[in-house]
Amino acid sequence: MIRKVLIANRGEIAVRVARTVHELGLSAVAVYSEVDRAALHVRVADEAVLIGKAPAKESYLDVERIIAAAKKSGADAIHPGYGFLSENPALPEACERAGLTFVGPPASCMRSMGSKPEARAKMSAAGVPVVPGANAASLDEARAAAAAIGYPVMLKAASGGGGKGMRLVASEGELASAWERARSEAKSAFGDDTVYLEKAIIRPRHVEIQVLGDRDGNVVHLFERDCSIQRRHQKVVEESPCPAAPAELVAKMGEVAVRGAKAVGYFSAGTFEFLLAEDGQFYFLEMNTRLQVEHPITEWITGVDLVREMIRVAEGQQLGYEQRDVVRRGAAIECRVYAEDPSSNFLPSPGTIKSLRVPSGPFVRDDGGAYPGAVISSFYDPLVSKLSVWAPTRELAVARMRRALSEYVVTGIRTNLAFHEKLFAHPEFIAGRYDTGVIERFRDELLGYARVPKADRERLAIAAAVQAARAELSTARADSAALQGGLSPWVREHRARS
Ligand code: MV4
Repeated sequence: MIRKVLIANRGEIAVRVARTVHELGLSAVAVYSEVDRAALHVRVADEAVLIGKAPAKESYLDVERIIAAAKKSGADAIHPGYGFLSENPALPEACERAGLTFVGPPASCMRSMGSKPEARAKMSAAGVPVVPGANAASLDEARAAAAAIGYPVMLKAASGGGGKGMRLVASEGELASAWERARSEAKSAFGDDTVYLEKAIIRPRHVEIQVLGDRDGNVVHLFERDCSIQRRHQKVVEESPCPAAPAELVAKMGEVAVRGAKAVGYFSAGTFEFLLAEDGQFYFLEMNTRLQVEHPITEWITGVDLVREMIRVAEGQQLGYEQRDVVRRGAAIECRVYAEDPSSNFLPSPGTIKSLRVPSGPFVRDDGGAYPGAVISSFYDPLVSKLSVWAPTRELAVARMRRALSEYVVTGIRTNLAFHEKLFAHPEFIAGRYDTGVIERFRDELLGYARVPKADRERLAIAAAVQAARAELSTARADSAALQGGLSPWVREHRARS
């Protein structure tokens, strides 16, 4: 039995894991770097261990320090969250040596899914459709393979992922230089210059299937998430159901994912990423052997607490339900709120949060790791929170997200909230007609922001001050009217504005 869980992570995901740990009646141990002393994940834990300096390599990415913190605190299990060590087989292996329970999949699965050609081969053998492709050891081999596959082709790093080292090649004339560039990029990013080829899928959607397995080989899927709204390979909005996938297609993808998971002896939570082509064909891309950032939307539509299931499975408990017991209901959407500056091409905008009021109300969830006064550090991911909503239909979920976004107040840092508001007002998004290229295609509409020309700034500031004074005066008048038995000050205030 697990009694104490060390959470080898920080920020919102560490807070989220701690919540379930507490619901299970267990205690939560936080780890923190020197700049995270005052972080929310430290405050919500039952105890916390300092593990090193701010750079992740000297703290959150250091297996030995994590294991030492677990021993020091008497934890008997480690949950890795996402990012950092979550997909590094060295952590489950070190846990095993130290007699700790790792709350995640087997190291062997992490290892085989970490190599893309190996993952493709394993999945293909299990009957999972993969993008037609080929390995190539030289430019000549690549040329022959590309001719056989047919252009356009995609060059990808074998040890890569997340789009790094990836190159689209439209024709044979572009191959030689793309080949050299892909190899050198792969070498510097992953220390491995192995590159392979895939047929390029044009205007794909990114649709992924959540799976959950136990140590006895029971595996179910928890439906799909559409994560096509991305920018520079960073997901920004995720939703379920996928607006472009009929139920039969999802059932087929789910079946395939379960088959793939069983073929590699997978247990715990995991995700199969697929490209969904315009013709309805789908292809395996990669498997994520961790809890994903966007897991809340799956929790919304299924009612399953994924962290709870991960902990139960790690303890050796069986899932206790079958595929037909997993039912989906309604629609869920998540917006990632990042500390980014829209006026500098969405570069991270770290700093101290001055005021923070996150949305709530019916069917609204905010997974955050910040509070007023908290610092968004430049050392880590600039995610402020994940705002997610549920509603019976997609249309109502979109309306609910717009309402929730309108409640969000954060000052002191810049964020991408205005981007979300524009996206949720965009006709193509509202219609569910989008693919992985949508942000680039509508960049002027979605990424632009209101600029005030220097010459107008003073006049605008005066106008704003005058308006603020008027609003204050009208509230004061409404207050005195209310005392005399008139309209409520709130109603008066609204009437004064219209
Ligand atoms: C592709 C593709 C088209 N064809 N592979 C980008 C991230 C990496 N995980 C895989 N990616 C892609 N692989 C083939 N054969 C297009 C992309 C792609 C993409 C995929 C998912 C989400 C957003 C994307 C944005 C650009 C390109």
